[in-house]
Amino acid sequence: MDQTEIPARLRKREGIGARVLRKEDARHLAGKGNFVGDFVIPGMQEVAFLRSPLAHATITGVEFPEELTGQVFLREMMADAADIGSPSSLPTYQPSLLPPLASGKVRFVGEAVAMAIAPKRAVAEDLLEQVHVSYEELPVYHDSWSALAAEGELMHTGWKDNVFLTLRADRDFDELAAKAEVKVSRTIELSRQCIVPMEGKSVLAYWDFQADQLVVVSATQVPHLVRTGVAQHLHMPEEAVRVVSPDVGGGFGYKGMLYPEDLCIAWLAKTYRRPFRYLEDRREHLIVGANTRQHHYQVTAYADRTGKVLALDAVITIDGGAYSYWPFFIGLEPGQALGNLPGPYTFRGYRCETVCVATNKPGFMPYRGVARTGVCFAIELLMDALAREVGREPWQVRMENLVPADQMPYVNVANKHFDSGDFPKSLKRAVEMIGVEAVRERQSRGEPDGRRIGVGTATYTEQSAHGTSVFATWGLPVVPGHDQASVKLTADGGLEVRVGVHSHGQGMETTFAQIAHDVLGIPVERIRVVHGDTALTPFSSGTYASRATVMSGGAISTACKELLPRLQAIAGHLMGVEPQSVVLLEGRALAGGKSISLADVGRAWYLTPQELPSNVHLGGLEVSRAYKPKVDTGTFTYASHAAVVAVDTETGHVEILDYVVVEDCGTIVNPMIVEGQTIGGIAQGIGTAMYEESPYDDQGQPLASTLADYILPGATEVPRIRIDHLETPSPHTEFGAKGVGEGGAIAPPAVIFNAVNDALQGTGAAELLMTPLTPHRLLTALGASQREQEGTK
Ligand code: MCN
Repeated sequence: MDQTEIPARLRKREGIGARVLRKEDARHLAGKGNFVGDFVIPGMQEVAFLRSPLAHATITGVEFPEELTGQVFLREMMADAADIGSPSSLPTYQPSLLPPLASGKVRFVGEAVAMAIAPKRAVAEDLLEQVHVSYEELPVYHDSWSALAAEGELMHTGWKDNVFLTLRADRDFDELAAKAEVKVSRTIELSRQCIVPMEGKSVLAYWDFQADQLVVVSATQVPHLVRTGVAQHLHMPEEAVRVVSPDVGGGFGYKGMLYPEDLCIAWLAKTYRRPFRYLEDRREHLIVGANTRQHHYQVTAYADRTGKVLALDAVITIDGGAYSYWPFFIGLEPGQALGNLPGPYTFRGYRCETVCVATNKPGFMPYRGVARTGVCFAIELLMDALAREVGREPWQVRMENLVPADQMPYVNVANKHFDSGDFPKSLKRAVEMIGVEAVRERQSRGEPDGRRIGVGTATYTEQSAHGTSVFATWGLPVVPGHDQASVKLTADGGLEVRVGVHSHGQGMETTFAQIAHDVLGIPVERIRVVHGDTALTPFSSGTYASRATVMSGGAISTACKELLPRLQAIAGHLMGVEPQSVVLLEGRALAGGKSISLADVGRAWYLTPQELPSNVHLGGLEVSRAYKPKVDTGTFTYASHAAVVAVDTETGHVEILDYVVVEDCGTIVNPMIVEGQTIGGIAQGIGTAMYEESPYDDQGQPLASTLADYILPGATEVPRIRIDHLETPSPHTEFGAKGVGEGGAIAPPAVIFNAVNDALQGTGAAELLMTPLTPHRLLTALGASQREQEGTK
């Protein structure tokens, strides 16, 4: 028997596919995590930022008492730090320059203008009370439309208009649209919102005199990129910078960039060789982090009389806020929107213009689902509208437009390379699970409590783990290549796995151990996954784009496969058998009725080499491997979600009665973790759909700056979610896995709105087409119908 022939039932206990409990929960459930806020370093100074009260203004002067010199800092005192650029080689792109502290002018309420240091944050805040900034107000571009119509000073020097980037696609549109018998248009919109991880932005920096290194402890998803970014922007050699990303309380994309605050704290520590820390508070987050999801769609479907779509036309306008960030510039959002709007469908005519506008709000961030939540909302609401137009069940129209399984792999109209799967099967199963027919019957009977029920579905693809060729077309300064992992057998038979990605809730300390276990049979409890420290881990561009399982998981698996014959060789020698006959199982090496532990193998190599032949040359028991999938256009996870809602037309309250998911992320490493990822994403999607909104007035003033105004879903707003898995391995990845970390957050707005619009059929209510679905918006939609009826009397 060789290693690959170990019965699946034995490997399944802890290997790929097993529901292993998350190792990391032991510390988190006991409150023993180690976050930036938990660090205690003698002499550490806390930092507070003075933030702009105006959305667009010239800074005409800054004054503070002389005795605060050395405690209060302005941009001009940081001459040796560079502004954060956001380059891209895309021809229509206008880059911004984001200074670590505002200089010359401010571009959104909350932009940092000065910082103060003190032993306590409250004292630092008090010092800032004595800093007086004079401003001269400039015209405020509080939304895309005012920014596009700008007549006064533009957002950035040297720009020709207030547009970051315009992207266009046109593929056989005119020809196919001309054949359509039905045309359905809608204006669909998502409001601006925050990302709201439990832990805000946090960074601490100090000088390690022994290593002669700047150490930046940052709550980041991308420690290696922060290292590169800090070194570049502070003009330091990269080896003089170490970035540690300890426990991180959620990132969701918010912690995937280099921030001005990172640079400020790193600059203080580099300059003064003392420890400094900044912890974003909730109000700062709600103001400075109000930066995502705001898309406006003008979409038209061209279809035949059965609802088969022939072509799609779209103008997408994205309110990009004031700045583009490093390294993932703002173009990711319009790029992903343009590329993913056609969804999982087969139509071949596509025309789309995506305009990303600069406005006086915080700069856009790629939030879990990056643009795909928006495009799913747009195309899936349009699909339902089309179905109503042709008088058919929405899921049936959707079904006939989905890419059929027998056409996989399939390259769609936007050049997305769907790798594998059965989209219609997922929808059919979701329709069965939610019981569409039973809902229709129930609707015809009416609800005893007078509420109206409705059912909605949506199907989407989640492009994940896309790599070099995709990012390179965006002309970014950082393009992901291979990911690396190193694995090392310890002298007592344990395994250390080192990866450059970061786990901040995804459970990789468990799933990566399962991947290594699958190859080497070492018990998961003896496998330690090390991440989040540039001094201890190999380079990776980090955790984003649901890539870690495919990329780092692939690297771990290939590294373990290289370590395997080395372990077999030593074990074979120690047992006096042929190495090829040795299998590893549950921490032991077995062959022909003999067995030794991997501790015996480790000990022989490290501590008692005299037991081994002197000419043994294996390359050691530590292996580093770089990996990327055969094809780097990404893996395409997909899912169908369906929900039943009850709508109270008196109060405008919506209750989600049932919610089901049928998802396919290829080979599943840990179904329990995939379900947790999905449910967590859905909770966030419910927030986007029904509660979360960062409104601004026409002076660019944020109107939701506390959790009393910014409403998040709690446990009572998230229903019990039923999940079924399909498992179509990706042909391109090491063990067939596709990414799944974002999927849950993509479909809920579409599903919930489709269900509510379904519930309101027959009331004459205007269709609901804008997030969030507040009672006020719902009652207004119903009121519109009443007014219409009254008007026609
Ligand atoms: N997994 C699995 N089988 C698969 C795919 C994934 O068991 N076929 C497991 C993985 O091993 C991992 C988790 O699911 O434990 C997510 O894996 P993956 O899809 O590879 O995503 P990443 O690890 O790259 O995580 C990034 C992704 C993104 S882009 C956002 S945003 C996001 C998310 O993950 N942010 C999160 N999930 C989050 N979960 C938490 N708790 N906090 C965040 O900030």
